[in-house]
Amino acid sequence: MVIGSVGAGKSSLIRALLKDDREVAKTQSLLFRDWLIDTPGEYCENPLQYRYLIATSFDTKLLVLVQDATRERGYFPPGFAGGFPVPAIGVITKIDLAAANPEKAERLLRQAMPKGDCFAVSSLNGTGIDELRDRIDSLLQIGGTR
Ligand SMILES: Nc1nc2c(ncn2[C@@H]2O[C@H](COP(=O)(O)OP(=O)(O)OP(=O)(O)O)[C@@H](O)[C@H]2O)c(=O)[nH]1
Ligand SMILES: [Mg+2]
Repeated sequence: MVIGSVGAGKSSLIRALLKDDREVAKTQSLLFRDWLIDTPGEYCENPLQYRYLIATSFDTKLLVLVQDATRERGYFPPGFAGGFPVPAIGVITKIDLAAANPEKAERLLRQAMPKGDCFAVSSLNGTGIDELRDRIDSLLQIGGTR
């Protein structure tokens, strides 16, 4: 399940992971896409909506926390990943942009998930996407059937 703030690049990431070439539109509700679940950024920005993420996480094997490398702030509260029954990995998006600061993005992500891998990617030019897909694949195998 892929979560992160509004416009962080979750749907674009899913599109790149699935090698889908359809255009990405604003995500309005939970979307089950093949082996991935896309979520609206509002669910992560509004604590009243965390319940939807937590409820859905019981049907998942892995959380993917997305942080936009061009943002000044993080959107997950400290220790956020620890509130879920499944492990988390971090993904830093938009590293192709001049304004990207991946080191800062990783520091922000680490507040939410002290443990677990972090990957820096560009969904636009594909940097890091194959490595991320391989890593998710191996984590899902370890966690059981996909
Ligand atoms: N340059 C660049 N732009 C990106 C990248 N990923 C996403 N974007 C752009 O960022 C904007 C938001 O991307 P989305 O994938 O729709 O973001 P989202 O997290 O799904 O947003 P919500 O559905 O509103 O929660 C779009 O204009 C994308 O084209 C990236 O890796 N590089
Ligand atoms: Mg979206």
